[in-house]
Amino acid sequence: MMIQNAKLYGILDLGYVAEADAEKITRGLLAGGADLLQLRAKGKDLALIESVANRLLPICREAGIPFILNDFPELAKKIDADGVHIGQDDGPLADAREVVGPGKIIGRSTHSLEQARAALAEGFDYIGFGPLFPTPTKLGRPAIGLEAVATMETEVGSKIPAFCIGGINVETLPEVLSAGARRVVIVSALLQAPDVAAATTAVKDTLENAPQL
Ligand code: 3NM
Repeated sequence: MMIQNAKLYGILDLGYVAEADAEKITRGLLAGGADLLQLRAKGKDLALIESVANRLLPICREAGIPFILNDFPELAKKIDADGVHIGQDDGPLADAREVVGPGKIIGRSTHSLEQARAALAEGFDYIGFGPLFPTPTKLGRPAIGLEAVATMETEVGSKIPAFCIGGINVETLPEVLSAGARRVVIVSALLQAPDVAAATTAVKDTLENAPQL
């Protein structure tokens, strides 16, 4: 999967998934059509993150899906992840690039149109854009709403993949798509679904059948 074609970005977030279920849930996300897989493990120790990453990497490789590590460029390099995702406070692209090397994917979280433009100008491979709605997955971060989505897609999303994120689920997805989004990240709504693969399939179908705006 080339990230340019990715529509649905799945995150295995250890805030929602017990470590013991990591493989099972990852397989569900991939079976349902997630095009990228990120391991996110805020507050977990590095040894645990490394061990979970080393269990998920072969599953992603076998499925041909890029495996992206949240934070920790050094660890991403060490385990030969396909890429790393960094936040606004994690320093410039150049520093992460120096660590992971030229062939790897590096993404940035952005929380405004200005930050999205800046990430494009800096040379990131993709961005996250949100949170569109309030979300329990990132408590305390103000929602940015749908207002800037169309402009962001025109200016940034036409150049690098831009994934809308934050509070997206089957109920909110139609309005997110109507606002102009073409790609999304969904965390809790997929991880907490009774059938992860089925929930992922439903979302992927909606994304693939959305009229191109
Ligand atoms: N990053 P859910 S919002 C991990 O705006 C993350 O950068 C965000 O989880 C950002 O799909 C977010 O459960 C949480 O709302 C997304």
